[in-house]
Amino acid sequence: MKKNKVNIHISGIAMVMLPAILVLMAMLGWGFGLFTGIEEEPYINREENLIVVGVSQLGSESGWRTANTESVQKALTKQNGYFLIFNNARQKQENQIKAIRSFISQRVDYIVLAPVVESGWETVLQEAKEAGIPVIVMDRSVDVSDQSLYTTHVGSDSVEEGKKAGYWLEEHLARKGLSNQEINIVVLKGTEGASAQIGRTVGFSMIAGQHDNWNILEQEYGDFTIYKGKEVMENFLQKYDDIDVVISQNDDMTFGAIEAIKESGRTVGVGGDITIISFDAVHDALEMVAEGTINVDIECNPDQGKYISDVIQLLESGQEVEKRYYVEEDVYTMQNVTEEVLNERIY
Ligand code: GYE
Repeated sequence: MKKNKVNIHISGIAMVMLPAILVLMAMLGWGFGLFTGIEEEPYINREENLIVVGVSQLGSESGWRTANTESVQKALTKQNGYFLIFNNARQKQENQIKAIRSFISQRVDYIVLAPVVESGWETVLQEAKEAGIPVIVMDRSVDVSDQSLYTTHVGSDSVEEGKKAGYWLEEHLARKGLSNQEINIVVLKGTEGASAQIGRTVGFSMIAGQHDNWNILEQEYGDFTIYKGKEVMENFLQKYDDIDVVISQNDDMTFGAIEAIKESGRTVGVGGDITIISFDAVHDALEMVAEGTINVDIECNPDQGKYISDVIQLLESGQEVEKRYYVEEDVYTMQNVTEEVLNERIY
């Protein structure tokens, strides 16, 4: 008898608590998704006849990345005939691999992959190939021995971007009559293993290697973030008091590096102690180019959504696509960052 009563009492409490428990569980579940990068699989209504595209974005580390994500989301809308499944991998390759596997199990029509690093994709791309799903690599590239593992690549030529930085420095030193002086350079590199980082490093080194008087004091990874850029620059400034040039492989690291340099009491940019060479050319950085804080910004165009959509349309109509599509890119200095350029800048 007594036992029964206790049971009834417990289940009574449970009944009262149930809504609260459910809310808590839902919140925990949401938190789990937030921290692991694993999101719930959406319901795809096949009758709507939309082209289903799974996009694995590598993260949200920079202003450039935010712009790239927006560009894709703007291009792959329902109005344009797409059903977009978007996953943010938060800088982890394992999250990207999970996302791709989930796209395969959802039988998407296309997979778009913006890979955080260039190696380690063979297995999962083979799985996509066996499932008959074309993979479009976006932005950074993949390093695979079998080129048939992806259909095409839309992005930038990062080696060329690195070379452009070198060419600009050659011209800059010549203009100043410093071509034969010793020049001390530090390099803030992006994410280890990322093709954008590797390409820019290789490209710049090719030009630097032609000048015996260019001393690369040190190169260090700054993960393409403001925070890391500042930290690495602070380290450089502590070690070397004769830095002439900073090559920073993206604008976010540049913002952090400039803060560190200013805090150390040195000046930057046109007429300053340290010459700043940056990559990306996002709006806020171009403003700094216009005011002379950054000497030159090698553009990397994140507006790749339209290219992705064009490639998908070609494939849909059974046409051949090229193996690589390079987006258009410029080099910006004080001379060509006009009001018009700043106003038109969408990223
Ligand atoms: O330069 C940087 C971003 O992969 C080209 O990644 C891209 C780079 C870009 O975080 O800002």
